[in-house]
Amino acid sequence: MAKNKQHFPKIGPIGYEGPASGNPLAFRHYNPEERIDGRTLREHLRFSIAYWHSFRGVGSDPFGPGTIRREWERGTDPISVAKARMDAGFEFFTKIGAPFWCFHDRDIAPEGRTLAESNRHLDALVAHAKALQKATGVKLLWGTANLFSNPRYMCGAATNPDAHVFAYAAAQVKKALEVTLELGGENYVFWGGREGYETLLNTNLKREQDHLAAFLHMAVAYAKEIGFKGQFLIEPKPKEPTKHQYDFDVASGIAFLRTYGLDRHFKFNIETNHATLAGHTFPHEIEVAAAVGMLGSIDANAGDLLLGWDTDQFNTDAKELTLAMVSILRAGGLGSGGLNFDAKLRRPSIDPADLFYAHIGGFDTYALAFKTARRILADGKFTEFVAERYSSYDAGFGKDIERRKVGFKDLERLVLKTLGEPVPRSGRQEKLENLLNTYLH
Ligand code: XLS
Ligand code: NI
Ligand code: NI
Repeated sequence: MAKNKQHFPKIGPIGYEGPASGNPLAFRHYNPEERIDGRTLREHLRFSIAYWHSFRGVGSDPFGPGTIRREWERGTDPISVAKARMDAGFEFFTKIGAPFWCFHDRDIAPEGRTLAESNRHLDALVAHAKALQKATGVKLLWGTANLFSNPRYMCGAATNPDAHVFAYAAAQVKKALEVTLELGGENYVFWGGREGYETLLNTNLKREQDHLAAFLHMAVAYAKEIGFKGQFLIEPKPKEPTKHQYDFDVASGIAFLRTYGLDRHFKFNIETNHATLAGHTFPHEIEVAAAVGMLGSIDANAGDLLLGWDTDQFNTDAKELTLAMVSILRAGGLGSGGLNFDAKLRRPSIDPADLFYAHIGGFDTYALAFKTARRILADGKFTEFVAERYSSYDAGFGKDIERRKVGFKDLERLVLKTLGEPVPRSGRQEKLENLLNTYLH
């Protein structure tokens, strides 16, 4: 790293000052060194910065170009600019104290005129990243390939009707896997923004899904061949940019992976805003993945209640995140995954300082949620209530149902002879909501 040149000269490393601090450039809840159960908070939460939003996002929207201008973007040679941008990125990761980062191949290096040229660009920037990782200790949470921006992918990558595009995408992912391995990436993500369709009038849905499965099988085989041991993750999203995406939500992802014999090779990267776009809550998606042992990682962000697209905001909703953390902790944590801030600044948030405020809020809210969730689980009141609610399955005929030892005829006999009419019991939702509030306020 160019040690003499600072890209964020006005802002130093962000420190922990405690809940009473009024300093907007300090953490109030996230103390990375705090030890809980033998591990530091840094190790528990595994925060990661999304390179595409924080270092490629310019605040553009469908109605206007970018608003955010960074001084390191000024040069004319794209490779030098990409290197300076990456220096700025690692300075930021270090100052905010993020142990991880994530990127798409095309985020870090400009696409060339040919695949060979793109690969050369990528090699140059991967070497740069490797040196920066070594110098700073920041690690790669996951790598991925951008199979959605280039016009060649307008009708999909692995689900493109043209086998030529499939082949190109395969070549691109092959390289992305190699560079993820080279940088020690702990996971590799597949997000299929263009894998879906706009109209069934021109689409063979079955063939497209078969092709997507073939593609993922090739990825599994190639990872094995090169010795990439990271976890493969599917990131579901129901729509945007494509009208109907095949990896709609976690449940449809599980069905897809099981149908094609891929389930033991994949887990899920769950994004808050994708969950809500699918008509689910964030904890719902976590629970569905956890129920089958496929909770992998989190893309931490938030949507907007009033907008129907992926607004990718920084999440400062302590209640939503507390419930999510309860589900994550109950599932045994994220393993090799982490909390990746797949979130972007609002269009008018144009200052470098805004990048810090945004991540400070995100880190702090997650840290607070983590601690509150641990208190909730330690008290065990919700766990107790739920256990009691299902206790009729712990013994007798309930247990026989769970063990599949009884059938319709046995149960009919039971109801007719002994059980009679069930006695209704309150679900106590309002009481439990009040109980939750006692932890939050
Ligand atoms: C877009 C996705 C994308 C993935 C990585 O909505 O969230 O950013 O995380 O390709
Ligand atoms: Ni994402
Ligand atoms: Ni997203």
